[in-house]
Amino acid sequence: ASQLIHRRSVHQVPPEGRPPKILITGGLGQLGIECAKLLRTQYGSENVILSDIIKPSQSVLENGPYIFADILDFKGLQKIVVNHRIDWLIHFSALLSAVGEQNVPLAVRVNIEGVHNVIELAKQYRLRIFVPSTIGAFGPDSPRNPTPNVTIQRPRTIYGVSKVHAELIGEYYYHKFGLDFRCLRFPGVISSDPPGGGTTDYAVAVFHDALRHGKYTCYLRPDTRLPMMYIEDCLRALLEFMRAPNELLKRRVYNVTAMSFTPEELVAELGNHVPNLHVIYKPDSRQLIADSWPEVFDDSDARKDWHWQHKYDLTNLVDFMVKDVQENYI
Ligand code: AKB
Repeated sequence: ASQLIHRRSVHQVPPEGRPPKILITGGLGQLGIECAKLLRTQYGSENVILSDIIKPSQSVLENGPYIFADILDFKGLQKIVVNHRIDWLIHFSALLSAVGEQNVPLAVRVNIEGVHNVIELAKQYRLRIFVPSTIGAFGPDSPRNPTPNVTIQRPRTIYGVSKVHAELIGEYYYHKFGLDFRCLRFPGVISSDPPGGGTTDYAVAVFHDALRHGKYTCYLRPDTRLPMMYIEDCLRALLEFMRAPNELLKRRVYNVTAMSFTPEELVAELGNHVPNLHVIYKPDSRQLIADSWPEVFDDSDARKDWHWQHKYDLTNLVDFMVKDVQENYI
C-alpha cells in the first residue's frame, strides 16, 4: 500500500496545468519575505501565501497574501490548507541555535511539535513539503572539514537536535507513506534582513554596524571558519530543489553551500568598502556552538544529483551586501 501511495503522491503534486499554491510558515523570519517574492515571480502573487503569528508591516501586505497561521494549531492549519487549496508547504518556523539555548521548552514546541504538525498535515493532504535543516544538525563528533552529506550527527544544541529529528521524521514519512518531503541543510545565510538568534548572525550584523558606525564587536574568534551563502543563492537552491523531478533525487536531505570564511576574512573584504573599520573580538557562548559545527560543507551530492551551483563567493557577497544594507538606511 505504501508503494501505491508513493506513486500517487509523486504524480499528483503539483497538479498538471496550474501553478502550485504555496503556504510559507514562519514567513516573517529571515527567509520568508524574500522567498515569497521569488516564488511570486514564478507562480503569481496570489498563489504564494505568507503566514506567521506576527503582525505584518504595510509593505508585506502590499506584496501579496498574508495570513495568521499558528504551526502549533493543527486544526487551524488544516483549515488553511483546505480553504486555500494548498499544494506546497514551506516550513520556516523555528527558533535558531543561540536563541533556542535560551528557551529550550519553547524550542521543543516550535521546532519539534511544529514539525510533527506540518509533516502530518502534508501527509493527510498530499502536499510537497520543504523543511530547512542546517549545518547545526552536526556536532563535535562529525567530520568538520569537509562535512559529507551522510555522516555522524550528534548535535549539542536543541536547535540541532530538532533539525536531526525533522530530517529523520521527514525521511520516515517518505519511506512509509510516500510523503514528498524535501530538506536542504543550509549554512549561515547572509541577507540584509536581520536573522535573529543564530550563531552565524555575526556575518550579517557586521555589515549593519560597519556601515552605520564603522565598528563591530564580534562574538566569535577571528579564526572561526563556518560555511555560508548569500540569500539569493539560498532561495534559488530552494526553488530549484522544489522543482526538481523526483527521479533526480537520490535522497530527501541534501547539504548545500557556497563558501566558507572566518570573521577575519570577512572583515578584510569588508574593509575594502569601509576603510577605517574597527573590529574587536569578544567570544561568548556562541563560540562553543560554532566550534562544534562544520567548517567546510560538502555539497557534492546536490551538485551531482540536481545540478546545484552557487553564484556568490566572498567578494561578490560583500559587494551585494554593502549595497543591500546601504539601501536599508537611505
Ligand atoms: C544559526 O546560526 O542558528 C542558523 C543556522 C546556521 O542554521 N543561521
